[in-house]
Amino acid sequence: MKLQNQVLDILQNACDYRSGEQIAQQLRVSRNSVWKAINTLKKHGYIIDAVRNKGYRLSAQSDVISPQAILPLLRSDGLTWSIQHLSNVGSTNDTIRQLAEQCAPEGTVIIAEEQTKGKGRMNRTFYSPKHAGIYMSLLLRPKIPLQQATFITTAAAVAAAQAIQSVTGAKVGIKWVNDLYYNNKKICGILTEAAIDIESGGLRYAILGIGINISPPQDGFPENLRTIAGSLLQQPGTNNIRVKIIAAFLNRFGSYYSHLSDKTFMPEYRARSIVLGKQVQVLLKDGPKPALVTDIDDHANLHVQYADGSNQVLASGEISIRLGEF
Ligand code: BT5
Repeated sequence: MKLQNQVLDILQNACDYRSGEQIAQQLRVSRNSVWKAINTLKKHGYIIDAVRNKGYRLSAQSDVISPQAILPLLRSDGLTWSIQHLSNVGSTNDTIRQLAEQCAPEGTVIIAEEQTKGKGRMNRTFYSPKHAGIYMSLLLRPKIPLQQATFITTAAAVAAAQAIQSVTGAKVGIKWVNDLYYNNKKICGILTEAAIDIESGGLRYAILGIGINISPPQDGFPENLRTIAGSLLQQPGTNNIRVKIIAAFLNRFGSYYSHLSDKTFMPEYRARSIVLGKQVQVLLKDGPKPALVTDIDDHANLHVQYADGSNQVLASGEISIRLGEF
C-alpha cells in the first residue's frame, strides 16, 4: 500500500490529532516521509488540519464515513437502520448474508471503505477501491412474492439517483435495469440477491447491494473499465458527501420500500431512463440485436422493437446502449 494511503488510514481512524512523530513511528518511516505523504494527500484534495505541537487531523470538511455521522440525518418514520462501517471486506453482500443467516434484523446495513471481491451480476466484478466510493448492503426481509423482488432494484435505482441529485445537483440517468449513469459513464451498480424459502417458494430475505463511484480512484480506473466507469466528482469528496448521500439514499429507499407494491417510483424510473426511446443492442444468446426501446412497463419490463417490426418484452437480461444512433 502506498505511504499516503497508510497515512490516510491512520487519520481516518484517529479521533484526534496525530503527530508526525506518532505516524512515522507507527509506519516505521521518517517524519519527512510522513510530511511528504501529507502533502500528496493535500494535492489529491484531502483537507488536513495541521497544528503546531499537535500534529495532523483530517478536517471535518473532508469525507469520512461513520455511523455516528449518518444516524442523525436519518428520518425516523421509515425502517430502523442499524449501520456498521468496516474498512475492508470481500463483498458487503457476502458479509451481510452471514449476518442474515444469524437472524440479523431487517434494516441491518454494512458499509465498507473498500471491497476486494466486490460483486456484480452474473459473476461479474465491481471495482471498489479504497476511499473512492460507497459500497453498501442492506438486509431486507420483505413480505412480497419472489416475482416482486425486482422492484427492490428499481426502487433503489430511483432512490440512489434522487439521493445523488439532492446532495450534489448531478442529474443522474438510469440504464435498465440496475445501473446509474452520469456524463455517459456508469457511476453506480446495484445487485439484489434473494434467499428463497424452498418450501413456500417465497423470500426468506433479500440483500440489496449498491456501489457508487464518488471520486476517482487514486490510481485511476483499471484499463478494462476506463471507457465504461466514471465517478460523480473529479476530485476527492469533501464535506461528508458520502455520509449525506448514504443518509439521503436510506431515507428515500426506506419510504419506497415501505410501500413497494404501490410502485410510486416507476414514473421517476421512466423519467430518468437513458434507454427509453433510444436505439440499443439487445444481447441475445446468438449475439447482439439492434432494437428500439418503446416502453418500460409497471413491472419494470423493457419493451423493444426490432428492425423487422417484431416486438419483445424483456423481463431481465442485459442491454448495451448506443446513444445518439436513433
Ligand atoms: C453491477 O453489476 O453493477 C452491480 C454492482 C453492485 C456493487 C455493490 S457494492 C456493494 C455490494 N457488494 C457487492 O459485492 N456488490 C454490491 P453488473 O450490472 O453486472 O455490472 C458489472 C460490470 O460493471 C462489470 O463487468 C464492469 O464492466 C462494470 N464495472 C465494474 N466495476 C465498476 C465500477 N466501479 N464502476 C462502474 N462500472 C463498473
